[in-house]
Amino acid sequence: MKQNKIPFLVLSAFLMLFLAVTLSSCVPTAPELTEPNFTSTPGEPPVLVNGDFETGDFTGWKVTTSNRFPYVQSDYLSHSGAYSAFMGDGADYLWSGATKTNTASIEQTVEIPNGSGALKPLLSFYYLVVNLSDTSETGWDWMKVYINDNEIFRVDNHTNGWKEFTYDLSSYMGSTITLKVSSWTNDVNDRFLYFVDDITITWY
Ligand SMILES: [Ca+2]
Ligand SMILES: [Ca+2]
Repeated sequence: MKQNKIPFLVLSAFLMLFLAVTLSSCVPTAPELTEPNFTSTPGEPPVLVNGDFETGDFTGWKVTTSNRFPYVQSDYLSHSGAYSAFMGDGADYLWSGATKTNTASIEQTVEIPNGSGALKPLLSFYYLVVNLSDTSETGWDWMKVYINDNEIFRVDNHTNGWKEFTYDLSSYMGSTITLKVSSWTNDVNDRFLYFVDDITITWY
């Protein structure tokens, strides 16, 4: 009896090994970790598309139109290149029945990566307001800039040439923001021409 026991044990051992291998191959593997939606690399500059409008159009921007505004133009002044965004003239609005559509805007969604070291993201843009009215009254129309619907900039007076505006975006690092430039008017008087150009986000 003892002589037959050894082959039986060897056979049992092989059978156990076979079962173990077979069962382990049936065990479901853990699902692969999905990539996070946030794909920017820390330290890489945020990507804002066509902030200088040199495509000659609003490529990269979502546009809300009121009457003939906004449009990319090369007839008037530009801060860089041939084109800037003409956001409104403070006088041209659309009247449709009882509804006035008097806001024109462009907006773009931008990922703001985490900074590398002490680097912080800085929004910068240039704006120009030309007063064509025969009055110095201001405040009847305006151009504003928003981040996630929070107003960070407003101008309603002539600027005597292009001016730069900068804004620290540190509090938005590691998130996605919606940047919006908007112009508004409520009447056909007091013409103020509103332009914006060279919208950038860089490290500083
Ligand atoms: Ca330009
Ligand atoms: Ca006006």
